[in-house]
Amino acid sequence: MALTLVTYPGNFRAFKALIAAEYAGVEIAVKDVDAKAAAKLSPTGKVPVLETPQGTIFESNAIARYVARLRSDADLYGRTFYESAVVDSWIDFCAHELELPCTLWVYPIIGYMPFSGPAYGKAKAHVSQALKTLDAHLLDKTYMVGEAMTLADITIASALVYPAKLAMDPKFRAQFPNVFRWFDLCVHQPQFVAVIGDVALAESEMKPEGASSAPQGGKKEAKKEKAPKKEKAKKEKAAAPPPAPAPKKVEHPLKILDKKSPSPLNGDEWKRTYKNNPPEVWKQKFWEMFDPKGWALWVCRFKYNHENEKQFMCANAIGGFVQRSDAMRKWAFGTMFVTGSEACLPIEISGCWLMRGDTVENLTEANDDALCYTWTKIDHTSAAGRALVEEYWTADVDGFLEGKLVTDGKLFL
Ligand SMILES: N[C@@H](CCC(=O)N[C@@H](CS)C(=O)NCC(=O)O)C(=O)O
Repeated sequence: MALTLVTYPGNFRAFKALIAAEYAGVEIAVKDVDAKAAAKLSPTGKVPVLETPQGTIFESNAIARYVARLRSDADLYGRTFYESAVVDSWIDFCAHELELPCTLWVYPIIGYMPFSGPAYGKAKAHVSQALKTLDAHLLDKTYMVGEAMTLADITIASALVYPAKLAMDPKFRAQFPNVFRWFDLCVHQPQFVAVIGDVALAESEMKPEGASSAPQGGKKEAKKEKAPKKEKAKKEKAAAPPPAPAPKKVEHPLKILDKKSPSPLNGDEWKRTYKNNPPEVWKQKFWEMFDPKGWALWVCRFKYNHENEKQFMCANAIGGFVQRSDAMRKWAFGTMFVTGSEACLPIEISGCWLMRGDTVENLTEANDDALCYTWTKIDHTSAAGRALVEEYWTADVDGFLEGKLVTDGKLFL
């Protein structure tokens, strides 16, 4: 039977049906579409949508259930009528208690929605509560329901993939040891790996654009953290040896450059110009403002583009790249893009940056991911060089860049 799952590249809501299909031995083709095409396919205008010979099915859980039921001998929906109901309990729990707050936590990180301190605090607390419930349930169990993998495991683990990779740091995860023991078991199954690839757990919590370096976990959480710190500081002070002389403050090399050779191009002013004007205006203004003596333009290309297999991993990589470049905020501006997808190979990462000074060393100092790219200076005096810069700074998802379909993009503003 011909089945096609229509989705966005990297959509975690598509994972559950695809993983279930791996377990059940059901073949599903994947078609990545843009928002416009998606709107026509389902009554909600949202994806994923499964195209079947009888018609389409919308809502990711309905799709996953359909796939699981296609091959009842795979037992993904439990072995008894009762077990099926318990699988349903956990699928519903996942939709309401986990998936939703997880998106509110992770979407600002990947730039799908703006960051809001109070919403972040609430979402994180809600996720913690759900994980507490799960942790208690998994205390003496290998799988969520019965003795084998079911759609309950697949659905919940799929909802946790991005949060575990991007947001849940080791300290957070340590509160829920049973959950992450079980998660580890799930994501290492070959049926999971075939769909989601390798899941590298977050070493630190990625910060959304617009959040301070320590995001506001709601007032209560901030207060709770403050009191013990003060106590600790007092104790440490009493026991501490006399302070060593303060190290001499080392000034950022670009701060020194700003003092020694000020540039007529002010980075903040350029960013405002870009943000507040349509392309035809900022393009003209940029070339009037550009100071080739104090700044340089660069195109960067990922050195390992030939190894890219999953579009969503590349999308995560450029999200992380712009986050880690934060120390260059005053002295750099740029765009990073992913072109291509699993359905439209090759998948490639490239970007175009304006940077203070004549070298990319300051960026690699701030963000060592930059070492994984080749950096080529753009000749601003040539028409081709100018056109390349303008193309990179106007490109957008679903459009084209250097003749390739853009599937993700990030702006470093
Ligand atoms: N409850 C739906 C939610 C689907 C959903 O929100 N899909 C997102 C992609 S992850 C979407 O299509 N968003 C586009 C839009 O909201 O217009 C499901 O589980 O399928």
